[in-house]
Amino acid sequence: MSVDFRRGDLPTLPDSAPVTLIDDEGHRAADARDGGFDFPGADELKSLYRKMVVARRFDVQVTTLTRQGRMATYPSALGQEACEIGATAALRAADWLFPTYRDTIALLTRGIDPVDIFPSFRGDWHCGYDPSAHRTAPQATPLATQALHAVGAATAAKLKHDDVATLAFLGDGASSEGETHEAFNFAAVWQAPTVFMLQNNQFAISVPLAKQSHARMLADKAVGYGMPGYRVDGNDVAAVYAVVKSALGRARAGGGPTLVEGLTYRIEAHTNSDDPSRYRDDADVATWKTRDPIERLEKYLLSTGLLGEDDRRSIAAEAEDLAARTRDAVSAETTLDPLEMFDHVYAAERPEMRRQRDFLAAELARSDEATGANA
Ligand SMILES: Cc1ncc(C[n+]2csc(CCOP(=O)(O)OP(=O)(O)O)c2C)c(N)n1
Repeated sequence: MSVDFRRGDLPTLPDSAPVTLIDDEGHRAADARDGGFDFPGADELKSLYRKMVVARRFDVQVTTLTRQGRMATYPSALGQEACEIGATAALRAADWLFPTYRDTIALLTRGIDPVDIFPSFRGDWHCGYDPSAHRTAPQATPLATQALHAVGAATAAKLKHDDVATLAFLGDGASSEGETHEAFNFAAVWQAPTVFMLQNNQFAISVPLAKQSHARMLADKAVGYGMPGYRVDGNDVAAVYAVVKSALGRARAGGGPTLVEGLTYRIEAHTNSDDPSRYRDDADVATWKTRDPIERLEKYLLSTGLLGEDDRRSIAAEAEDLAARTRDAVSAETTLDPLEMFDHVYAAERPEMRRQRDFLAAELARSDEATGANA
């Protein structure tokens, strides 16, 4: 089914019980919690499982590389694979994705090579892939700016009658930023074909949700803007995929934006430079580990005979291959030209920027002369 919301109707408060299609034990949820959404087919579930296993291996590999000092910083998405991959896999190739720094595994799901993902984490380039080729914006670090970009792109697509929807990822902390409210409001007023995937991983660095929002739940915020909101079990990839796919379909059909809150948990630290033991309880982390999104789907696939030993072997091989390529890519030395940072800033060069570039070029030449470089 598609989300049942017609223009002119007033959306009502979402159900506080998260939409769940496969429960913690790996059983198909057979009660009202499924919200009537389409249960994904066997091939879709197997593909989601494969993507999550490969992405987890990649995520663990990159965290290891930061510990070895071979990568400066990495915000892990361990434990959030269902939100990241379920929502991204629901996009069509022509749609646009607007990710944040946390959403590296969403980029993998979009088919972007890790070699092209790392330049931004190494500080080499703001974005190492071609956004137009992958219909994926650069990962935003300023919180919530990507939500506005997603609404702008969606509105442009609508005005041009393009069959395109956009998906913006947000965190619970980002939901307190002014940009989020401007994005929600504009999207609803203009009925922009946008889906906001709000990953409620319970912390904004060290700030818990209770200090961030006094709302009953973040999905409720949709109603104030006049758009439907859904709370989804963010560790159930089947539910995230089904709800986001339905919302994207409705957006493309002219039904306007949707807010989806995925209830999940950040298992790793905020980034490798943070110590989460200072602000959260180990017992909570242990509890959330028992709700692991990959194990849950694996139990379901094994119990229904959809996953065999051959599948597991080929998935493990793919994961190891990606981990090896990631190690090679991060270990490769790159030679950078500092003057390249002035490229692609403006379409036409501006006098002030030319002055700055000339200044830096002169400085570099002076320092080369002093050190004997290029002699
Ligand atoms: C406008 C802005 N203010 C502050 C920061 C610093 N900052 C970086 S990450 C972060 C927490 C974000 O938390 P959340 O939105 O929940 O996303 P998560 O990191 O949990 O995925 C903050 C405050 C920033 N990047 N941008």
